[in-house]
Amino acid sequence: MKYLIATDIHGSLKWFNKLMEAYNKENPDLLILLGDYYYHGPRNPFPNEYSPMDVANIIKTLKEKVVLIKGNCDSEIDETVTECDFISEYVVENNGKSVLFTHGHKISAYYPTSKRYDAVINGHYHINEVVDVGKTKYITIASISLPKEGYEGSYAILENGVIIIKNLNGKELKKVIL
Ligand SMILES: [Mn+2]
Repeated sequence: MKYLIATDIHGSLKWFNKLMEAYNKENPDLLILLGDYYYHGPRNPFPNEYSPMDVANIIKTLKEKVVLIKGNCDSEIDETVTECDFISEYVVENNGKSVLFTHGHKISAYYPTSKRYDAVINGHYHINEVVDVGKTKYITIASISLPKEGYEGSYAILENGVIIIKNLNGKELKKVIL
């Protein structure tokens, strides 16, 4: 299975369209979005081409090809307009390695889980970071629309037990072997 993981869209139609270009090129089996879909958040500026409903309408077309994780900015009305419930955690086995996907405000390198996973992949912090906590690799993916601390908007590919973080043009930024 090939997974494409991206996070923290925050209502930016411009950067979500750019992600969809990468999605069409990568052609993954499953897209996993790690939350913060529509609301820009009180601490953030309006992102480029802020248009939450247009983002929602595109996400709705993905149906069973997408898993939607709930972020700390995501409310009940966001689930209503998306016509599905967001989940807090999603776990996969890839090449014999267990990987937990979550937004990152409850579980991250700074709030590690007591459960044993080979990797935890989260968003929330809007930066790219890989931190080992015990035997678990905590991998944070930068926001596609509002990356912080000079990081580029990014997505990640998980395939054959390898995670590659790329910028939105598909350029490899970081490789993690599980
Ligand atoms: Mn966010």
